[in-house]
Amino acid sequence: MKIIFFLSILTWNTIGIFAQVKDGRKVKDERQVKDERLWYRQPAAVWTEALPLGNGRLGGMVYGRVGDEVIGLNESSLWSGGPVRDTVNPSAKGYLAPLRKALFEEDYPAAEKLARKMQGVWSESYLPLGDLHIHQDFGGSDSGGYERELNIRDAVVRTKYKVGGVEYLREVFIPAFGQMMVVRWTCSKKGALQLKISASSLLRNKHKLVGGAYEMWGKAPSHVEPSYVDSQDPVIYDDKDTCRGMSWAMVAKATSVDGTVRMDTSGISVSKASEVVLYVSMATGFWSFDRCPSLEKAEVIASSLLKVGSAKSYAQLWEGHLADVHRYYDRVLLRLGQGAVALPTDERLSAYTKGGNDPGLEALYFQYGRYLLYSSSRTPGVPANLQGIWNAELRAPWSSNYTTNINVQMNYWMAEECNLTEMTTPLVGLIQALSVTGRKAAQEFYGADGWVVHHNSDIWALATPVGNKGGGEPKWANWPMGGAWLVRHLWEHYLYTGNKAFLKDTAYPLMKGAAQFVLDWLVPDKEGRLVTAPSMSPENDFIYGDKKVADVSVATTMDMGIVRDLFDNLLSADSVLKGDAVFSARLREVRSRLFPYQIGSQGQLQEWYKDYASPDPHHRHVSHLYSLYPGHDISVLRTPELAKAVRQSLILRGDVGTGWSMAWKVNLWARLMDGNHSYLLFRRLLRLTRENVVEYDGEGGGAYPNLFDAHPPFQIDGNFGGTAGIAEMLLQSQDGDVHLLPALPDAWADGSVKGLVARGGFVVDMEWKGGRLVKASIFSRNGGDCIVRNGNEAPVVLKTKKGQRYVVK
Ligand code: FUC
Repeated sequence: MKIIFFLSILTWNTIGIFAQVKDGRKVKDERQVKDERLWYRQPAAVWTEALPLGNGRLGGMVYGRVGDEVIGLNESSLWSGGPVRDTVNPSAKGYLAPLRKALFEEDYPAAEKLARKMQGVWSESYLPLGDLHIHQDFGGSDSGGYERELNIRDAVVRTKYKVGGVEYLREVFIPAFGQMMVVRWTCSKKGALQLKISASSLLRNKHKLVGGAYEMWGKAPSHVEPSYVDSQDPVIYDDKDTCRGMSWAMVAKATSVDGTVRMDTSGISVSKASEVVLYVSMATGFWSFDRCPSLEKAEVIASSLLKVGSAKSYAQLWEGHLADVHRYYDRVLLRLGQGAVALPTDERLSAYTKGGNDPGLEALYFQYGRYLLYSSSRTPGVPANLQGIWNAELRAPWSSNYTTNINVQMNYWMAEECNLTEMTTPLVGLIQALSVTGRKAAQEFYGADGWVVHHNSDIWALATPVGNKGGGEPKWANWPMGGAWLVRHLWEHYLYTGNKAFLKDTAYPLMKGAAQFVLDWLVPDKEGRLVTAPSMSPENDFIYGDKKVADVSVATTMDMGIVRDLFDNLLSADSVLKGDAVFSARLREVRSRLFPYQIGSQGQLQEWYKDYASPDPHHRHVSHLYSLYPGHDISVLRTPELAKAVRQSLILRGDVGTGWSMAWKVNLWARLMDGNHSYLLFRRLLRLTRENVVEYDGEGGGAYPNLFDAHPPFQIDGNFGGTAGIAEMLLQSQDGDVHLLPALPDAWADGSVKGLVARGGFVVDMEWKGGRLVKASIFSRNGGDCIVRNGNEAPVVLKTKKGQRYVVK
């Protein structure tokens, strides 16, 4: 009891701003100086104003309302459907030869029709679990002093309000340690809390009381059609199907020291309490991608987690939570300058959008990306999806699934460099699953060896083309390069960690499987150069002949870039492992015959096999620039001519785009070592966007009041890609050296960063002034040579020892 009291005092004090509101004085608050929070003077009116919490598996969106609070509930494994079916389009492979023939004859309309015949079924959808509703009765009216905040270092949402002269504080956090959502109310007057807590769901659900807890549970739809499919019956329930339709459960209970807690199937009531703690546990029947979900497991797991978790004291849960989240947050520190911390985040964002300077907000956005990753990517085999783990819609945009032609990869671009290497584990799990389903897909759809992934996937590791047999446009539905792209994350994981066992046992076999598909997939063109066919530049069209438009051709630049990248990474991996000489020789030989990069008539890196134009020259995808970023085949230092062509392509594409599109360009400009252009794009990514308000030209892009990325709609890749972009401006290591401040924008003339990671396992701290490096130190995790590059100075070679720190300037 004593400890709880002590902590509660501490909690009130650390908020700082609350103390200010209370006595009107300006209190210098450490937390504020550190700029680690999003805060607001009003509750969320819409979902994109609510504040996200998550422990990687459980998610919460806290609205911060006073009398009728809402908290959106998510569980990362709650998806529609069940394991993928074995055979979805047995006739598909029969169309491959005629399709290739049509392509080589440049009969694109025929090719398009044939490609549609090679499609499979839609992916499944990530589903919202429900909402928690908290009604609070007061004995008086609002007396001001409202404030809510998300402290991203402590991963807690606090809402403070004063009604009838009584001060209330509601805190929500989701400890990984404890695996529940915890909500606590405290107030300044004894016995003033009167609460009614209930839950609802867009999914079919039932309520009951079990073992002293309030439960909501159900069986999810056996299939949900994507939001962009016009369907009479988009949400299909099938209670008889024991393999499709995930079971799910939410179990809650409340405790209070002095109040009365009652429960029935309509919810939990608390009266006359001074302090209340609510525990909310959620689970599903998910086992793994290839097993029918259990019908019983959800309830059993949710109940036992509730039992174990709520047996811990509040202080234990809070302390355990802090230790867990600080471990991740504190690994990286970024200071870009003083921020406008006295302004609420939405007003701050608005001032910034109008051109204001707020380097603190930029650093906050960077850390927010890191925060979002470890809040949404800690479930084995279940990486962060299009919305991380936060979703309120039954038919979320693009099914809130895994989209592999940019989006899921972008989610992980920053994981290694921003010192969150563990968070890649869920992605590795999905890639392993995809190598199984993808092997069947390669066989069934193309009669090919190895494994393949197309443009969409889900928790069941769907690997076949989507489109429902003809309903998808080939430029996205048939794109088969997802697997070959995804495995670059495995190689990068090795580069950053030096984990040879991982390289040998996990990464190499998966990379090789992806390459085996590619080797089967490549065919010679008329001049004997090896090309991919069919080939798309996601999701762009080209103009050919007499102003005709098509989307399927051969050897798009992206395809060829992915193939080179995959082969090069495999060759590098074999130079470490030294066990696959025959295969490596084959890769080398095939690589030498690949269709080369082309520079087009406008000096641009050509996007297609021929110098075709696009009907949409500012198309959001910049797929053809893959080899500059995320790949590394093109480089300002090593291949300046090609880098120049990439630059020209970027200029022609322009700066307009969706959230993730601009985030990609932030990274591309950083790789071109043009920090100012990178920064320009980054500012566009941070323009205040409000729900359903079209504020910008072209395709939009920006940040909602809760700093979620706006495609629009919300898509989390832009957050992660933006964070990666900042890291790329400050540190790069793709060219075999550790390049300090390669693309520092003028706007960040003075600053410091700690804890960014370079390939080789070198952890870099830097301080700079007037745009120049003042001090840097490098900690070597694994030992080995570290070639340090600083501006135009000659690179310095450091012979490092494992576990030693080196001051380089
Ligand atoms: C790709 C993009 C869209 C969107 C979707 C989820 O298909 O072209 O813009 O991001 O993924």
